[in-house]
Amino acid sequence: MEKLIITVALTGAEVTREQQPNLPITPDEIAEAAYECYLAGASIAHVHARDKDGKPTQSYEVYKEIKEKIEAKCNLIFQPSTGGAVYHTFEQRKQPLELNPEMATLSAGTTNFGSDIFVNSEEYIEKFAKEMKERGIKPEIEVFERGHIANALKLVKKDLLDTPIHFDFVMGVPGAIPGGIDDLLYLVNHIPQGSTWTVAGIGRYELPLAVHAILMGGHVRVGFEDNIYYKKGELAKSNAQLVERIVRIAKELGREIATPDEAREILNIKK
Ligand code: KMH
Ligand code: ZN
Repeated sequence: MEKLIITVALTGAEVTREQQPNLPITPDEIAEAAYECYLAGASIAHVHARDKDGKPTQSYEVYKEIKEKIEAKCNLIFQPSTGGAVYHTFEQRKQPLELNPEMATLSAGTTNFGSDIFVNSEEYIEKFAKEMKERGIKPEIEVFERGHIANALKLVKKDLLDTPIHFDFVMGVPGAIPGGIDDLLYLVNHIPQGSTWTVAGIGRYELPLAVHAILMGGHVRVGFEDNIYYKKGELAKSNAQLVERIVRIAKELGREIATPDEAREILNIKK
């Protein structure tokens, strides 16, 4: 089985300091948390920027500062969000692509997102895909619903997305696909052969889905964006604590951990 790529979703757009006192917010905090996760075994940092008040921002300058600060510490793959927060406009969301990062997220469809709606019209999806293809950025296709896989395959047909595709199954968002193992099997069984996939289970779904992904040959995303708890009723101390647990479990199950350069090779990313 190929080595395990661990992505850490450090901050997200929704979690607050009130909910998770150790949430990294400033560029320095995000870079330090990313470095701790790198030392723990992560190879990709999924990043959402925050402004001076701690609010989600898609500002080019803030993403640039975070990218440079992470790169000064380690060779993690920097993967900015183009999803942002539900209220960000398309123009705001695409700003981090101007940094030509190695990777970026590309949400493959609209979904209910708790009481909000996360809008990804066909027009947005195609524009993001085109921009990433032109810039040589490897997209991570965010799948929140079953139909999003078909949307991604449509991009391939239109020559806006190269194969093999790398998917991230975001599972257990209230209003979107549930976080059951049968749901994961459905998704894995409906992507083209040769694709790579990772799973981001939300809240209590994070750990069981991660363990199944390790066993099934998929990859794993953990971090405060998706889950702020270590276990029921106990907040995690840090993003790194969540990464460390995945590393321990993977090793027990005989799955080796990919370094960032090994992750680049697995994902066909040219540095
Ligand atoms: N914050 C969500 C509305 C992504 O990063 O690409 C969207 C999101 C997806 O987190
Ligand atoms: Zn995100």
